[in-house]
Amino acid sequence: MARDSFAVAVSFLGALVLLATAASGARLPGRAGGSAQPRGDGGATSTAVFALGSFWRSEAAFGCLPGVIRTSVGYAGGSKANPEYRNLADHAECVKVEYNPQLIQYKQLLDVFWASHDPREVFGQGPDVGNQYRSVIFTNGTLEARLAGLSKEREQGKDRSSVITTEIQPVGAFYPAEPEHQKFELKRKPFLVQLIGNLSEEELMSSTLAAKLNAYAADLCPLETHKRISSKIDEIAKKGWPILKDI
Ligand code: MHO
Repeated sequence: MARDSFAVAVSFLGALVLLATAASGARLPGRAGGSAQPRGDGGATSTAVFALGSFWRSEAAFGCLPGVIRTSVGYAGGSKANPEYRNLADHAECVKVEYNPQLIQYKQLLDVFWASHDPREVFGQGPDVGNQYRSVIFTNGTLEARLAGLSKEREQGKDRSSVITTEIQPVGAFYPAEPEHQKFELKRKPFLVQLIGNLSEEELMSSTLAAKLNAYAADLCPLETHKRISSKIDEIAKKGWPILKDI
C-alpha cells in the first residue's frame, strides 16, 4: 500500500517536472528509448570529444550549454581495446558532447574546454594525478583541427612562462565508460534523479534534461540558469512533493 502510493506520488512528480519543463520550452528526451533527436528539419548533430581531467566534472562542464543535446563519458586517445575504469591503460578520461551546430559553435565549446581546466598542469588536474587526466582535444576533420590549433596558440599566448600541455589529435575510437560514471554529478543527488522520474541508465545517457541537471548538480550552470532551475525545483517541491506520514 505504502509502496503503491509512493509509486503514484513519484509518477505524479515526474508529470509535474515534465509539465514544468515543457512550459519553459526546454527540450525533453523521449521517455521511451530516450532519444533526444533535436529537430525535424534535417539538421545534423555534431559531436566533439575532449579530455580535461576527471570525466565526472568534464561532463558537467558542458551539460548546461544551450545547444548541447547530450553528453556522455568514456575513454579515448589510447591503444588498448575496450578499456575499463580500473584498467584504462594509455587512454584519457573524456567527455563526448553532442550538439546542435546551429545553436552552439565548436569555437564556443573550445572556450568552455579551456575555461574548465588548467591546461598547463602536467600529469594531472588538481588532486587527480596520472596520465588518464591529461588534456586533449580530439578533432574530427581539418576544420576542427585548425580551430583547435588556433585556440591553443591563443591560450599559450596569454602567458609564455609555462607550456600548454594540451594535445590535439584526430579522434579515434571512443569507448563509453561504465554506467556508474555517466551523469555522475547528478547521481550524487538522488533527489534530482528522482525528480526526473528515475530514468534508466540508457535514458540518463541520452537525455538533454539529465545533461543539464548533471551540470546543475555540480554548480556548473550559468548563474541565471542555476537560479531558474532552483526556483522550478522549489515550485515543484512546494506544490506536490509527497510527504510520507505513516506506514
Ligand atoms: N577525484 C576523483 C577522480 C575520479 S575520476 C572519475 C576521485 O574521487 O577519485 O577519475
